[in-house]
Amino acid sequence: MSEFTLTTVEEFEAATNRLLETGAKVGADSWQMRVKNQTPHCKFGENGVCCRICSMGPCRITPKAPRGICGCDAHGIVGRNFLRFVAGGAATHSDHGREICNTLGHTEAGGTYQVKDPAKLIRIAKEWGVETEGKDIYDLAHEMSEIALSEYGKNHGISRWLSRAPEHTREIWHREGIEPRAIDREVSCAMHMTHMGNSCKPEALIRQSLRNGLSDGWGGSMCGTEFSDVLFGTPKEIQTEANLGVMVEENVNIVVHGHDPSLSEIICDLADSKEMQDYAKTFGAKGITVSGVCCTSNEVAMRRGIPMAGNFLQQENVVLTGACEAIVVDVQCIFPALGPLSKCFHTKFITTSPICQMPDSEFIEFDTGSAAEKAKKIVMLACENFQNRKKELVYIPQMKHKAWVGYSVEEIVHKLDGVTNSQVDTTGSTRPLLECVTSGVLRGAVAMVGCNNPKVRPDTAHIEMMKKLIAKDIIIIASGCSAQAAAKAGLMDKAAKDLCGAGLKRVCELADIPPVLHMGSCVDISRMMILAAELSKDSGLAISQLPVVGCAPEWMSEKAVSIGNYVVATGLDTFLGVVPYCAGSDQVAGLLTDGIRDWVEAAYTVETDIDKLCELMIERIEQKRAALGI
Ligand code: BF8
Ligand code: SF4
Repeated sequence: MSEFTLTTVEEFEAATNRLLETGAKVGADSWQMRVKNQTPHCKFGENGVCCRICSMGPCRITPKAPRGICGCDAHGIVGRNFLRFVAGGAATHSDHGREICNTLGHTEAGGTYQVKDPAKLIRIAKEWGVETEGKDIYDLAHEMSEIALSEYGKNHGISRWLSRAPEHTREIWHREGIEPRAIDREVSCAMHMTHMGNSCKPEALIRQSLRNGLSDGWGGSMCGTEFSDVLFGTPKEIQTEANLGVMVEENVNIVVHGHDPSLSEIICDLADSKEMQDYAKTFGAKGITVSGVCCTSNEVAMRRGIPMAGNFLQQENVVLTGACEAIVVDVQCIFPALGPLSKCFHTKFITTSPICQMPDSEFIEFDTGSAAEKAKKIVMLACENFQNRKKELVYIPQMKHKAWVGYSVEEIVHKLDGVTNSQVDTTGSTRPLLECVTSGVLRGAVAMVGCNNPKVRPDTAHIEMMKKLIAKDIIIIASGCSAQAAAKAGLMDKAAKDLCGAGLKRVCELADIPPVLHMGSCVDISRMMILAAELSKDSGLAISQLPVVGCAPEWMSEKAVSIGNYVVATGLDTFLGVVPYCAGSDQVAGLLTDGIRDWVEAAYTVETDIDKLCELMIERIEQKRAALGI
């Protein structure tokens, strides 16, 4: 029998409870307490039937009041609310992508930002028809930065990234009128359509939801991922660790949190420098440990092996250890609670982006021009803060797991090369992976993505589903907080192969990979789209025919719904464990779970019983296999 064991959610919770005791001592608030004050939630909000987009309202739909003052019915209100939700998510991912494009424009030889993957830059330039011959790589970077930025607001045409999709998918997008144009335009169009007195026809609203989602996944997010790789390197397999035990009591602990790697990359560089390590020592620390939370963490873990302190619902825990000198945040998914919470400890809560300004934080505005200087200031502040620790409050749960991460599409293809005894040359393609699937060694793949949400016992859905799936020879690609849940549990340890069915175990051994592959942050779900596109092209099958599905069992954010929309619109069935605010309209819910299948060959399945959700996914994968006769 295998000796390998996972860390359980019960163990996570015991550690959290111990930290909450510290919190109680200092009078700290926690999400666990706030949830109690906020439940049960408002039914109108939950069903999506509250409209407050004009000041004649708010209007709420009930059997007695089936229309708002303007006459809009539940279907129009739910559909508009859904589209606005998507627009929020698409705007957020895409604006992050824009910042990365902007950073690309500030690269220089020997500067703070450099081109770390010139081959990838040249590859993208060629894809976009940009002359590369004889050009200085930095001239090319600046030119590509301009072109990429113009993708956001160009007046004509469709997203350049769509050319990466298989022809069949592109035909669907064209036929259904959901090809995304300029990225900002789709967000603007969504806001326009949902203004008072515009669209209230569910079909029109859902079509724009799909188009806006696609402008994220095959637009803004893809810019974010691809140009982050150009700037900071395309991820390759690397070992790291996950969970709160990565924080080191004797060291200055800096926790980076948020999404944009432009700041955290520089902080990691600096924290490693002898100058800063020595500086930390002058305050009695042994050194500096940088760890991460949320997607910033995923970014620096994938490229540098920086340990992951935790995921979304663990962000307060890092402060509760009493050993966090600074929590440095950029944008998105940051609890405003961190302000008052850090005040209960010595922790410095440092905000850095004009996009994310919060009370009770120290705002050190970060921009590409002053990146090195600001990062140094932040690292020094953290070092100086070491002496202010309240020793009696320090408790770091000694809980962490080894994790292998860094599986970009390039790395997956590389690792799987040679897994099969193929007679044809499969080098550099997804064919070995396809052969594993068609032969039945692997039954299929699930893309596990998304957040934590107090509506689901945190991390349980991610971990339990992954355990079941890998036991059935279904390989997992994971991103965002889902990936971090897996890493904390131990599912990204190569030894986790012992929990797999015989087929997947064999693949893990031959390719030397864990059964759950960390593909990065949430913008990196665009990597999953590229992988699906490559699998489709290499197999000659439509994406919708592949035994591959997407799943966000604990999702919470607008970004997650934008993702869901582009995953579905790309042809992959998507399974949700938290109900979107659509239950108030059978027409909208019906379109999302069924009707859109006629447009894009895929749809949503929503099921809050996680066991059932998992069964439904396995069923869908097996149906796809049966349809292919494999
Ligand atoms: O973008 S998975 S909680 S951290 S939204 Fe946020 Fe959700 Fe985590 Fe990354 Ni994605
Ligand atoms: Fe009410 Fe119509 Fe105004 Fe919405 S747009 S708040 S339904 S009057």
